Amino acid sequence: MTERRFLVLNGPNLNLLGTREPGIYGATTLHDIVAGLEAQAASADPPASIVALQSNHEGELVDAIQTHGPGSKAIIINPGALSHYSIAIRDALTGVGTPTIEVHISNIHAREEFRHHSVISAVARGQVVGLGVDGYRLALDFCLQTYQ
Ligand code: CA2
Repeated sequence: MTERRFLVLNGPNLNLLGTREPGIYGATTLHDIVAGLEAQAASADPPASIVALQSNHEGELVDAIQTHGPGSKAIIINPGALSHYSIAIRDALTGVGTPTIEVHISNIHAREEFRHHSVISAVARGQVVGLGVDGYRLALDFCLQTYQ
């Protein structure tokens, strides 16, 4: 039986979660977010697994999409600031064709104008925006229900 795998990607500076700017991004570390997603996936029916990667480098995220995207049922990605301008990440996502959920911890529409537009949104299946780090759990819940 093929394993049910989901790829969870986080872009630049999200390694700082839980250490700075808790008023915007919360107090939970990325390590704890990923641990929670792994437990959520393992207890699903049927069980699933997570491949998680954070990178501050656009090319590493493109490589991860190309390497792990085709074998994953879906991709959950918070591209960080790259959301607003990375055509390379957008092209990688369309290139592999794996359904993608875009997550933003903060409400990008209520912040600076330059955060209002995401070049990823148009190629994503959907977005979870502004619900804090719960957005990752909600995105995975959708994926576990939708991509058997
Ligand atoms: O709200 C989000 O999830 C963002 O993707 C976060 C990005 C930002 O550039 C996007 O516009 C919206 C920034 C991530 C920075 O993460 C930090 C976490 C803790 C402390 C400092 C930065």
